[in-house]
Amino acid sequence: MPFDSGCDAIITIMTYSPPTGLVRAGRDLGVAETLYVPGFLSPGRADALLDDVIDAANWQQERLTMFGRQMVAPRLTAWYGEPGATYRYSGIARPAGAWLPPIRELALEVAKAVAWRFNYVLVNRYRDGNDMLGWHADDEADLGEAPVLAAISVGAERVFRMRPRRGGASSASVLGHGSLLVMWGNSQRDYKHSLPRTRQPVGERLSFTFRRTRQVVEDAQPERA
Ligand SMILES: O=C(O)CCC(=O)C(=O)O
Repeated sequence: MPFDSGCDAIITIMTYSPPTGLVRAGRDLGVAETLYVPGFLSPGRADALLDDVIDAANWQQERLTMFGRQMVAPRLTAWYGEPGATYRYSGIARPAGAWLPPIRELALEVAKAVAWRFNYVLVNRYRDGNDMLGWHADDEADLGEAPVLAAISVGAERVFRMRPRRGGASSASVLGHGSLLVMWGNSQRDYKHSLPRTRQPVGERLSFTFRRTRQVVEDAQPERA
């Protein structure tokens, strides 16, 4: 079934700003062009999403090359999206798997709330406090300039850090169960972010980072009769 967020008109506008109602429901993370909305999903909905996606997703533990060294990623990942949508990072192209029903439903809801159209989601699974994501920016060419990213968190609360690329102190914010984080504008150009390890005894956490990738493989379109 085609994905239709009803937001076609909005993606033709080059600059993004979140809808006023969403802004009123949240706050920034101390960084321009970020918006954190706690309790975007009800606790029951967030619980169900955590359980359903842990069971159903095609989890991978990737081997990445970082600074010339091979390493096993300290987290599990899965990726879904529109037919033919592909996203490349750390030198590997990841063609989207077909949406899982609960993730597609979430994608539609997030697109409507954020007023942006997404075609791809990267799902990170942090099994415990040892799993983490290092400093990076979502600034790959596939995402275009000034990408709009919307991330849903479910499960254990974890600290999310942002630090200016030009140098200076990092900020720390707790991302709660069922929360939404939107980043847009120059937030990827000017900042890096990370999800550090913690020594606290924490349970599982998933993040769903919705994106719009420009890379769509033409021959993946359905054939016409
Ligand atoms: O797990 C998180 O909240 C961070 C996810 C993230 O930074 C990413 O997917 O690029």
